[in-house]
Amino acid sequence: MSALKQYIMNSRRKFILKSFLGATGLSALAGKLPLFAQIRKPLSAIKPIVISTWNHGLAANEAAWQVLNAKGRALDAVETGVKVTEADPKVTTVGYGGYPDREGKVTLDACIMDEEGNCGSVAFLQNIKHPISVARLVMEKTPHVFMVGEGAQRLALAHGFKKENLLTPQAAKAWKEWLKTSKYKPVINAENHDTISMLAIDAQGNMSGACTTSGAAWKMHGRIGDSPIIGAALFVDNEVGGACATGLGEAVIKMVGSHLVVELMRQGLSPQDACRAAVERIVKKQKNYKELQVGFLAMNKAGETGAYSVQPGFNYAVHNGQENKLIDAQSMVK
Ligand code: SD4
Repeated sequence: MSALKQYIMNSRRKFILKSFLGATGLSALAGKLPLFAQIRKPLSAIKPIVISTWNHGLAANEAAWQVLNAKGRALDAVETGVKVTEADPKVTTVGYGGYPDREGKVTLDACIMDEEGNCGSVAFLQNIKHPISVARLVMEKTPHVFMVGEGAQRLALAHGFKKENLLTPQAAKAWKEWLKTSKYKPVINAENHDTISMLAIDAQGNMSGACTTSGAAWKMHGRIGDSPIIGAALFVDNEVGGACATGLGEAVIKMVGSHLVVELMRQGLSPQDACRAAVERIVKKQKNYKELQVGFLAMNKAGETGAYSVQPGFNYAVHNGQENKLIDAQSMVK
């Protein structure tokens, strides 16, 4: 079903529900409940679930699931989950082992958001292996939501984080190879991994999300992508659901992608249709869409999931307690 059709159907559903509540004298209640709560199943029916971007999401989901299975908080689950990817030197797009900028510096971006709408971000962070945990520090230990560079690093060091060299020999070799031509063009999903973005619902029915990346390889020194920007790479509204993004950050920032996906779900679109509508927006507004990749991943409060990307090749991992499996997203360009 097209995103538009789904929207019209849900608007009709909203109208019928309003008429019913009016006729039964419950319209005052209708005004107080979010539409989502009116048309979706009760929280008691929600089972814990965790989803994340790309193949590396499988290992990250496993760690996140341990937290969810022990009745832990979704916030702890997403932090624990993406830390697996941050620590993996084989993943050249996140944390330790991430490809550096054109000056050979590994600079990391991350953000985190909890069920109460609290959030924290770090950008241009160097020599700290777990930017997601520093983003959480910003959220929980400071009056701010976004810290960058040296200040963010100082916050981390003050809380016991250690300075580490994050440039692995393999990443240094790839950088030296790139220097031979020094040509910069964002690569479309070259190796089936990119930013890790993760959303989880815990046993209490609460949702949180996390996103972490080393950003675009060979970026200009100082460039920051979408990954630390709340609303662009990640947005969670515990009444509605959450969305996250991967791919070319510049394209995501221009249309505040994840916030758009959540707002479309609030209007009644399924996660899949909301992601598709956001990708349609990129295709409509950004003339160079054939040269870029963006993937959106979303989950609503009922634990329904969906994804959509500009180019083929985007996939995501879903762990629901029974299985941890990869699902290929549909794409606009076939
Ligand atoms: C960013 N979304 O920094 C991240 C990762 C990336 O191409 O660049 N992917 O834009």
